[in-house]
Amino acid sequence: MELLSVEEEVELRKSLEFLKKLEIEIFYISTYEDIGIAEVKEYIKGQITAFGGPSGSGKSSLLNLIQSGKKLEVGATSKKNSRGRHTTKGTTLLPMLEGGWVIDTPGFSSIELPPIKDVTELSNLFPEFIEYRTCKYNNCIHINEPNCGVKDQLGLGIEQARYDFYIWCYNFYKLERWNKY
Ligand SMILES: Nc1nc2c(ncn2[C@@H]2O[C@H](COP(=O)(O)OP(=O)(O)OP(=O)(O)O)[C@@H](O)[C@H]2O)c(=O)[nH]1
Ligand SMILES: [Mg+2]
Ligand SMILES: [Zn+2]
Repeated sequence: MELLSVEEEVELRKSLEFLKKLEIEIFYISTYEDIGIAEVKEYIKGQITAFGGPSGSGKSSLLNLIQSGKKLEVGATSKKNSRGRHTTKGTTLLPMLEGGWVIDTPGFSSIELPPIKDVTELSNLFPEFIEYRTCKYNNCIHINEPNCGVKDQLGLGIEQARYDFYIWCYNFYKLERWNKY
């Protein structure tokens, strides 16, 4: 967070707003300036939590402020492309002073998504759509159909960006080739 301007912070918070609706907790942190670290600690104490994310995103740095075992190795990011250099090589379970455990994992540079069988499965991955699936056609895929409960909620109960992502996934997985509901 310490790297962001006030405008960038506003923009970031706005773009992640939809996560609240999905009941996904967000922490805005900086390990350099001790922003938000106490909240993370409080949230994960007494539990077993694994940290995952791209190489160089600061997982081990954050864990060093949280875990009570031996300090983890932290690596500089590449000057050329500011990506991480895969500093953490293994997966380690570490104790926390407050009780509970945290797991450091090696970062990744890309992810491969599992296959999605059909449009029903895709749609179920957008839990905030479910209560609005009151569409006229019960095989509605929420794209071009009239009287679609999901499209009616765009900008209201459903975030436009999430809907756009749904369409992106639909095209990416070429789900139109497969059976509808
Ligand atoms: N600006 C800034 N840099 C940070 C912060 N936390 C960590 N870093 C830097 O980010 C770089 C990567 O940190 P690591 O903790 O090694 O990242 P990692 O996610 O564990 O990376 P891998 O082990 O490769 O997966 C280091 O140069 C850290 O000093 C932060 O709060 N602000
Ligand atoms: Mg690491
Ligand atoms: Zn619909």
